Amino acid sequence: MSSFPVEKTWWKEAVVYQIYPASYLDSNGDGLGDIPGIISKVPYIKSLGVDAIWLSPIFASPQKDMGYDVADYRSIHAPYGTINEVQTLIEKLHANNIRILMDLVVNHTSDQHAWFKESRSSKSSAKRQWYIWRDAKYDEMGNRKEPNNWKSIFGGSAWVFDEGSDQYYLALFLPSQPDLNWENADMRKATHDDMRFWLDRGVDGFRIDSMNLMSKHPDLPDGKIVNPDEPYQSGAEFFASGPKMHDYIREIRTEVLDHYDVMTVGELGFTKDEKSVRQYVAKDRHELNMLFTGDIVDMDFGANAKYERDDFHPRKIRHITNMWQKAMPKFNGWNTIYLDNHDSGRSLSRYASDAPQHRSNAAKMMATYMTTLSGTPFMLAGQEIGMANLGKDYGAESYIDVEGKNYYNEVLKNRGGNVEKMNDVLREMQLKSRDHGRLPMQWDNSPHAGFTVESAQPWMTVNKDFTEWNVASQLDDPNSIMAYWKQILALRKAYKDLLVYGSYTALDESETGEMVLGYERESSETGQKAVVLLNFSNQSQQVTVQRYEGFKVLISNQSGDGIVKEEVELQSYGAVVLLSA
Ligand code: TEU
Repeated sequence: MSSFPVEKTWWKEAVVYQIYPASYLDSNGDGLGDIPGIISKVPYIKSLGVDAIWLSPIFASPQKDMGYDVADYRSIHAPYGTINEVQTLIEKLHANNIRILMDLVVNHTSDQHAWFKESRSSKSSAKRQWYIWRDAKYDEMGNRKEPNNWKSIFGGSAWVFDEGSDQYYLALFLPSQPDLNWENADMRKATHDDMRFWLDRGVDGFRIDSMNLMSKHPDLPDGKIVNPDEPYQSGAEFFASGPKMHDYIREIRTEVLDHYDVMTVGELGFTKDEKSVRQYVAKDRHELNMLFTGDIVDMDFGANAKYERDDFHPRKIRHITNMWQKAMPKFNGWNTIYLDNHDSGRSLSRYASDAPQHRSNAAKMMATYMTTLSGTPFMLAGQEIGMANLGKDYGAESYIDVEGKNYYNEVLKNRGGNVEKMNDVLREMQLKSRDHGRLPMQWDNSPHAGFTVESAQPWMTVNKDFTEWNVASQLDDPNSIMAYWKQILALRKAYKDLLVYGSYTALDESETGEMVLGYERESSETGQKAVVLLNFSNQSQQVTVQRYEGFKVLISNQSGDGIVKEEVELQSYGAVVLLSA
């Protein structure tokens, strides 16, 4: 139990709804979602009972990485709309008591950013030091080589040679996403100004992209050779959570954020141990409000590569959930609760089931997880209707995102270009491709799911299951996934001393069985308890609940609710929340 009294803040009580702008709603028939589309859906967003949206990048960008390659942080990607429309969106959200978080992408920019163009123009450019430039190395034969052996997160070398200025620049993602040099104080100041630009326009905080990659080891040492057969190796040990990381965040806090009432959530990659995590979010560190540690969306990633196989098992979610629920209160930190984002497959299809007979119950079970833990829930648009991955009948050609495509093509090349040998990789893409998290929103059963007009070509495949799984079909159905979300989000608010601020105690696996995740929450104000039981399997499970005799069912996705006796029978993907008197 926490030794701190939990301080109450709006961002702890908020539920955040992530919107991927390309995929929400197209208002002008070009096949791409846009800002006016989101504006028209503010009443819908409000009706769900969420308190904030996180908008993935909407800024001017060549869209090599769907806007995570920013060319100008102060203007809007024209097909999405105008800055005035963004202002209208902010105002309309605020008028409905909904806050807005923007994506702050400042580990790198696009190579089309004016800063980079100037930086690459010559070695003596005033902005040369705003990016990370190094001289080439040469082997004994005199062949030019990269400054170190780091592998890019999206494949190939992390270094790009610039013929014009005869040096390499570092790009941890795509070659067109050069990493900024945070050592440079002028660059940092310019970035702080960009942040203020949006905060002064009413933005309520930031999700900070690739947050902990901003500080690299100053010597940029070679990564350990783990795969001797490969030319490039992971350099994560030297580019993640480097020595100046905390200085940069604190500077952002004191220079910028502390002058506004805002929240921050940092994306923390490659750093997952409690001690390091603590340093970013312990209250006394004065750094970030919360983090995405990533482990919850990586549970089925392979040991060496995302698209290698390592099947989900409920023990993984038990381990990760217990770890962070127990850890955060120790240092007065705060959790994020999430299962989905735009960087992977839908959790419903990966960790539960989208099979027709299970889909509705499984989505409600996952909704129960998302709303009964200590932390700020972040749901991905579409979760409220149980959107799922593209089915197995979509082949490799349906996947368009660079991350998956690069990996697929690299493996294909190593296997002599034989597509027949690619079924294992395709299987993993069907589970984890970033495309699934970015599928167009399914509004109704009209052509293209109502995402865009019939005559348009949607930028991304619309999942053909939309005829059955869409917003319109669930709006008036009291048994729908959406109705369940609305109900449980309202309960989270009504019981916030318990469900938001209450303490967390794990139920032991010996008590629940290995397929069931169980935990208790307890209000420090009233002593009231909630017990949550989540069945992550397609078999029914019995859980003995003698010690909770007399508790009543607060919410459940199965029939036969009532007063609890000795045992709870969880149906496949069943979820039951019990409440003490
Ligand atoms: O993601 C950072 C990141 O590390 C991801 O590449 C992640 O490892 C991968 O997607 C897992 O499948 C952020 C953004 O969320 C992502 O969309 C961007 O592509 C990336 O940064 C570069 O900005």
